[in-house]
Amino acid sequence: MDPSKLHTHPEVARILERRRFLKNAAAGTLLVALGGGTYVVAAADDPRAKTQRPDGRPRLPPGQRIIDALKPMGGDPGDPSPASFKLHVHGEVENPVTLDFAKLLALPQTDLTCDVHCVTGWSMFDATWRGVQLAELAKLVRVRSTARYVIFEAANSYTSNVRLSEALAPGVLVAHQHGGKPLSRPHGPPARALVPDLYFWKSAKWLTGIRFSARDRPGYWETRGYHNHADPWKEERYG
Ligand SMILES: Nc1nc2c(c(=O)[nH]1)N[C@H]1C(S)=C(S)[C@@H](COP(=O)(O)O)O[C@H]1N2
Ligand SMILES: [Mo]
Repeated sequence: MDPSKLHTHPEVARILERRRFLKNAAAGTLLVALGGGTYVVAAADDPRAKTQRPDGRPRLPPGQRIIDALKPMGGDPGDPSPASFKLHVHGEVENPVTLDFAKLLALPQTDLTCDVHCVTGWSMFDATWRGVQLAELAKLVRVRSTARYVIFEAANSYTSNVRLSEALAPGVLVAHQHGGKPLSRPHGPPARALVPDLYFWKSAKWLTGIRFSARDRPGYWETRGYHNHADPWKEERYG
């Protein structure tokens, strides 16, 4: 056989393929197919998985693996158009407001980088977002002292519930950009909730309302067997 054609021989091609696979694995990455897409998954010994957050928790919560991009997780989409966007901020507040997209953009904007953790087992590190802090909206509507929970309301009646104390954390946003660009179709445009330190189902896409509530109102997944609180470090996956 002509040696220059050797790499096309099926047996040799298999060996070369295997060698490339091992090289990638040794470099710390692995390609896997997950529901239609191919994602770079960090190896179990990825050094980033071994670091700690400033609050002392391990950067990678238990039972999670790192992937390199948000995986679109579906859901019943809403209207992605900024022109028809309306966000109702209401409930236990002195001054309920309805914000259109221009009004949302006129509020102080926050850029942040955070890790995102999906209950199905993937985590994306260093996701970048731009949006308005929930604390900023709480200030605007003057939340009453009776409020204890925030209920995120989204298209087609999807909701999620978050304790008020956790929803006021500086990382909680109404986000309209991810990765320096407007949210793309699968990720809930024109604006979604972002609650970085709870499993990602709390981060309602196609957001239509924020309700400050005196009582807890378990949402879409919380009434379908998932945990009411959803702390990834306590593996609060199922209720
Ligand atoms: N409106 C709405 N928001 C939603 C959902 C949904 O079905 N509808 N799914 C949730 C779940 S289960 C996850 S894991 C994340 C996924 O977000 P992503 O598709 O941007 O990765 O969105 C959450 N927000
Ligand atoms: Mo999810």
